[in-house]
Amino acid sequence: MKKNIKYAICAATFGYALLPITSSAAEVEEKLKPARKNFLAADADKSSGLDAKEFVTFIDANAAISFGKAKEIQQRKAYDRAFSKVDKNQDKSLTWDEFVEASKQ
Ligand SMILES: [Ca+2]
Repeated sequence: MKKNIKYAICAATFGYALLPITSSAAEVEEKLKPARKNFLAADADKSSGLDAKEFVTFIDANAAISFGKAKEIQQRKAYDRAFSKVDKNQDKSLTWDEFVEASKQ
């Protein structure tokens, strides 16, 4: 599985980006706190969801604090791919809940 290898390399490189599946809700919330701040700041029109353009702002802000896989996405300019991956219901709007779900995986 090419995808799994890629993920493993990424996880090894960035040493911990994604949350362990066993994290409690409180732990998840704590770990995602810095990203939550960036999410709110990136949501320019305060729609509670990020569109593709706002998502770039969000990722860049996360990359600046070395959060999760943001730096990798930024370096690869893989915003579109990352966006469609986390936008679970494919409505072109990334809600915080969708981001939390994606972060748990
Ligand atoms: Ca969505």
